[in-house]
Amino acid sequence: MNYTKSEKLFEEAKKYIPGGVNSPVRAFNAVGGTPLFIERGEGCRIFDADKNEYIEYIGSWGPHLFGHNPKFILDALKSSLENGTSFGAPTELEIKMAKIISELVPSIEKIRMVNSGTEATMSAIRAARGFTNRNKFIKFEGCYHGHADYFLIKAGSGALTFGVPTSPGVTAANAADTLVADYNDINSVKSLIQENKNEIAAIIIEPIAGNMGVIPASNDFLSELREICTEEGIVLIFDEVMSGFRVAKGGAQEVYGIAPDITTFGKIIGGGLPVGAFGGRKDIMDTLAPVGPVYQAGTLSGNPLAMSAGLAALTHIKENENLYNVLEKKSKYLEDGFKENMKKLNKSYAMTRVGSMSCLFFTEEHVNNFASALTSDAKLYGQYFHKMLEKGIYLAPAQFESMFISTAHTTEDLDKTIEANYSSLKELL
Ligand code: HOZ
Repeated sequence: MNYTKSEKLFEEAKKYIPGGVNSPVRAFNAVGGTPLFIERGEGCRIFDADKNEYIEYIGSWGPHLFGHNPKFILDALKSSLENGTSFGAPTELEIKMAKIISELVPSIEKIRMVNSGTEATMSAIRAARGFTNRNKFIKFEGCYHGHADYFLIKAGSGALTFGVPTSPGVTAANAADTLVADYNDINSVKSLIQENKNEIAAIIIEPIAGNMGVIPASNDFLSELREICTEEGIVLIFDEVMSGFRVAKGGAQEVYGIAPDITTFGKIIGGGLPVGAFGGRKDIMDTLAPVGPVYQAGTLSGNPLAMSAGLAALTHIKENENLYNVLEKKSKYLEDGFKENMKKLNKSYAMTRVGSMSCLFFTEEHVNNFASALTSDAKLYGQYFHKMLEKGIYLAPAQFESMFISTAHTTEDLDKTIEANYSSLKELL
């Protein structure tokens, strides 16, 4: 393939933007080569500046559950645009958005809109701290909750990919109240609680981790977490920025049948526009200003364009009962294809999947936490990424991310991907 224009654009971008990108994983550092500059998307395909076409499995890192540019989202955006782009004052759209989210996710009694997943998790922790009058919180090694200082401690996603899970720039004081437990290991949580009795405000977790590759929490682990939080007066926060409306209409909490106290959202709820939200128990949410003393605000929060696109996405989800069965079928088809390929090649790399989120790890170990995720051969993933790219398949340019399937992927697209997977692995092994 010819990447001349992307290469030129990248050189130009590096002059003005750190690393040439506005989010590190996009720079392809983890896989080598030049990032592709994307011109447009259509269904499950993207087209780069050199007019190369790819079947893609990033979906803007999660939002595009229906592929790029579904008509119902474009129509909603167009008609909203006619009315104005931002008012910094309440609109009826925000009520509709809050209502539909609480209808689809029953644990949400009240919700507040923000502009990104990072803002959502940041605000959720502040609310939990204000509510409990405690300072510390527990996160899990390899989970990623955006880039607020106190979350960048043993974090996943780009932080992990770039070897800075604990980032410089995060002061010791900032990190002091962050306690880190092992994913899927309830004893590590119990010890931290024991050592910090009555000091822990919240436990925040991705119930389906999507930022150290895809790793689902075990049912028992999450149930015990729920019990412990209730007993100890700790606010349980599910970070469903990725899994919300992705793995089921009610997110991971519907899949597991476990209700957190607070949930954070992002990605799909914006229909491709920048949005985040956090919500849950009324008594906790009502600690927020102007009802309570916990301050949280934003000029563009509840932005009408973002609300219109998000509302269109969520309405589509609500009205299409069969949507998640379709996604499950497509995703299983791809998983079965990849597994069959590995069988033929005498390999048993770990492949994890929950609904339309999946990950192929280049390790034969069972992957269920951060340490086992790290046994994956990330260098081999980089080579695999390029083999797939040459064949017109665009995957996440880093091992520790998720593969996202949309309703726009057809059986033909999936078959092409399975074939590319077979020949790429064969060439590499
Ligand atoms: N590491 C982010 C997803 N988990 C990437 C976000 C982006 O580059 O847009």
